[in-house]
Amino acid sequence: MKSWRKIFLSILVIIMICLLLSSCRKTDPAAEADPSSKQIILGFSQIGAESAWRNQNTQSIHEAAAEAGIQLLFTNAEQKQENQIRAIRSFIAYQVDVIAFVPIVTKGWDNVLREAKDAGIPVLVTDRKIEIQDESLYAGFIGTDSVQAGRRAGLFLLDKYRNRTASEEEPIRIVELTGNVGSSVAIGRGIGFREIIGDDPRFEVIYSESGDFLRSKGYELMQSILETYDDIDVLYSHNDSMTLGALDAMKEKGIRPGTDIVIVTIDAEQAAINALQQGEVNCVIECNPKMGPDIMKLVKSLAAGEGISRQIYVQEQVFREDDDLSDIEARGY
Ligand code: GYE
Repeated sequence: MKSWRKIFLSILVIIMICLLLSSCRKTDPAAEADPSSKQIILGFSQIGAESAWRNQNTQSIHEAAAEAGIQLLFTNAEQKQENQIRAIRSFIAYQVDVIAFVPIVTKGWDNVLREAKDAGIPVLVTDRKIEIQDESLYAGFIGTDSVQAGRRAGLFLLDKYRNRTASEEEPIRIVELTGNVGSSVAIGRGIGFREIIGDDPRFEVIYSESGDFLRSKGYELMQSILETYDDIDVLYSHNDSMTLGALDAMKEKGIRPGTDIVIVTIDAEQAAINALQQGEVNCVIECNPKMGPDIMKLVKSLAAGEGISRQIYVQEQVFREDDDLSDIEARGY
């Protein structure tokens, strides 16, 4: 091909790339003049809508972004990591100011976060944690302390069975319904729980299976478990949605949840608090979904080029059957 035609084509390609990039995100002359006046654009990848907890988490993020004057590009991954990776790449192409996401599982984020770093876009990990080779690929984490939640579940059982001795009695038989396999919350809630009861001869986890945080799977699993085991003492469930499904299955069998089987559950959505007040659940461990305002504060800091804490845990409490349950604030979800 003649050299003049090569030069013409190269110029044409460069012009097209410039037009494409300039069309990705409009520059605002006022903002160019005064960067502090530029509206922050946040790209947020949410995992889905699997539970009342998740929906409240999403609502908190939308409301807080609007309150903070932050433009929110929000995507729902429908429980698929590949959709989250695709969304993060689209945020990079759009040249957002900050990327935040809930990692559905802990692994598989290294490449896409490297791309974000190479594009100069800070990343905030929220709710669940990631495992990554290069910790510099994200700015920090804000979310639940899932190991502590698991410990709290174990500590409740130690107190509940404080008068039980190991010698003369059968072990206390525990069924565990876990969250998404490979998620930091399911891993942590299992680790924390076993830190407390794992070496105690009075307790035995006879069955553990993932219900993916879904009410329908909690129901199906408990139906199947009750066909197999007739001497369950405790259900430890990693979230209220699965617990509520399991309670439905128990009641269909004439089992009294909270009496015949001790129920320990995590999240503290309203339905679980109601069940606690009705004696159908014995302990509810809060996992706080309302982290939107704190996320937006961190986003503003990152957009301003400031550093943030590497790890921030949201405030969480425990509701026990023998607490004063009469004045629990409405949960809102
Ligand atoms: O417990 C559950 C949701 O990641 C802490 O995910 C969150 C968990 C929460 O589906 O309800």
